[in-house]
Amino acid sequence: MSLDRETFEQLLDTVRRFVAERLVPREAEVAEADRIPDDLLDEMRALGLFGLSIPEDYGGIGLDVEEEVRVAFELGRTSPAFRSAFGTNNGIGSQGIVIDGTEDQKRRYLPKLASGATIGSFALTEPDYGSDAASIQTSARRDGNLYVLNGTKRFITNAPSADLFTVMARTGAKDSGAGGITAFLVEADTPGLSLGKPDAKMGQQGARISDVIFEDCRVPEDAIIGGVEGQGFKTAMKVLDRGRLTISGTCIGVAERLIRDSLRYASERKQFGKPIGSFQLIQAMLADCETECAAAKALVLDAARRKDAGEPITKLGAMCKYYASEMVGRVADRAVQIHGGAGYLTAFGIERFYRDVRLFRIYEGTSQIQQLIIAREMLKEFRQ
Ligand code: COS
Repeated sequence: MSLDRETFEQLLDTVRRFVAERLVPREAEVAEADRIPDDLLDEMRALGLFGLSIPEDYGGIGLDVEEEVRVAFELGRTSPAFRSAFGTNNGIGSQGIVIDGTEDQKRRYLPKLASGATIGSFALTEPDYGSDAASIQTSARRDGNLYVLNGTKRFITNAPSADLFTVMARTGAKDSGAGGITAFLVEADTPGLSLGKPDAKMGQQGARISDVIFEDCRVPEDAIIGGVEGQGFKTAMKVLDRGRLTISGTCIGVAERLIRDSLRYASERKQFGKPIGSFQLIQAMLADCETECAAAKALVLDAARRKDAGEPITKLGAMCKYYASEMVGRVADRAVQIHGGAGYLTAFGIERFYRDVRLFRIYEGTSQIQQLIIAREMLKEFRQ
């Protein structure tokens, strides 16, 4: 643990109260407006939520992975769009710098990411390459002491509000694969960088995504993360290894929220003269939710502790993301079923979670990519 126990418990308690008292009451408003209100963003900044994972030396709270995951359990108890507002600053929008950045890059960008003055975003996926990350084609051609970026990035979370992008671009030849990819830090106001219209989507209204377009966008050579060409793919993979644990933590929080809502409804709603929770078929659904959620939680806590102990967690991280995101999909489906007609109505909010959780099985690596990573690591271990 990086914080002393008492300080960390206080932080957890503060986040728990913030979620229950400030965020939950405004879920419907955010979904309707497709926007997180400024007053809530200010409160998130004041609580330090933009810098949970950023080291204290650079202005963050410096949580270790277990602590970050436990905070994610709490943050999951409300609409995932709220977490998304500061999620990229703690995850894929900052961790490239934290893990592989130069000291100068850390000093320049991390304090502003930690305070929430700067919003970070991660631009890897392209119209033709997403799961096949090693094949991306956005190019970065060297021109004196500058690089000229050209290409389009797609489905980029928080792009519409971002000030700083971590951009994966190809400095090697078209067919140079993973080794030809370099990670650049590109400020949003750099000439040649523009955004597409925010995309309309199935759920998570309030979390916005768009294309990011580079047309002869010139960046200095010190924009390369770590200062070395060809390391970008590995940086991206390390960032995703960690990010998958916090997403899994959020999945567990959402599942716990839906289980609580389902328990309340099953206790209050009566049919055949009795609360529906007294019927065994409803009980079976509740039991499956609770069991699967507890299993996911144990797996994620184990992976987080191992990561903090310095063990490689590529396989475990993929297992967590795979299991936790599929688990919350099943829990949300049962929550709609337990709520019956009410589960299908917008007014109860359950259908909103059902749509929101669908993304967890897709972003930061689809379930199929997680399966592939797990099996590849298993075979590698077996060969050794
Ligand atoms: N940590 C550190 N290094 C890693 C790594 C990890 N988790 N995973 C791979 N690497 C390294 C490999 O060791 C290899 O290095 P060497 O060339 O020095 O041996 C290099 O990176 C290339 O790895 P690999 O050959 O495994 O690349 P592949 O093209 O086969 O990778 C997968 C395939 C599926 C693993 C990869 O493309 C991937 O994770 N895709 C999903 C991307 C994603 O999540 N997209 C969602 C959008 S981002 S929000």
